[in-house]
Amino acid sequence: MTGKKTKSILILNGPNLNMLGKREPKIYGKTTLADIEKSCILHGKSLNMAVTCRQSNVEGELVTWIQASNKKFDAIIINAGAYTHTSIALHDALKACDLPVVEVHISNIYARESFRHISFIAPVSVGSICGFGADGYLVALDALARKL
Ligand code: CA2
Repeated sequence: MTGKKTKSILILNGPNLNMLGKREPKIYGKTTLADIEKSCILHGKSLNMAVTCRQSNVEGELVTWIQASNKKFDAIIINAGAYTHTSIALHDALKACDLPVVEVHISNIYARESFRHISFIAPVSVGSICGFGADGYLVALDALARKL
């Protein structure tokens, strides 16, 4: 049999991203997190990728999922929400997990308040995508399909 092995991708979303599409549509759009997850799973299929999506408002839960990711997944896509700008714990967990990481933000964090210009995730990522709305997650999948 020919063909490449299906890659497994973990998509993690951090605090408040469960509120997407329910408030602040001017900044974050009208698409809900459930819509984003569905389109990522569908797009993943077209790229021969099995996509698993998880969201948590709890920093330690995200750390636990990252710690457990190594044997089960080939790469991580993460929108760490506000933890992007604060979390050394997520930085350390991603650095130690030994998987390629792609950072995603829906908004352009560099065109917003200065406290959003610092990312603890970027230095442990192969690349970052921000400012393209919910499409950023699909762009991250495309980038990983080329890289893996
Ligand atoms: O642009 C992004 O994706 C962010 O990661 C979103 C975070 C923000 O703290 C980061 O600086 C940039 C916030 C997510 C909050 O999402 C909400 C959506 C609707 C209503 C309230 C919050």
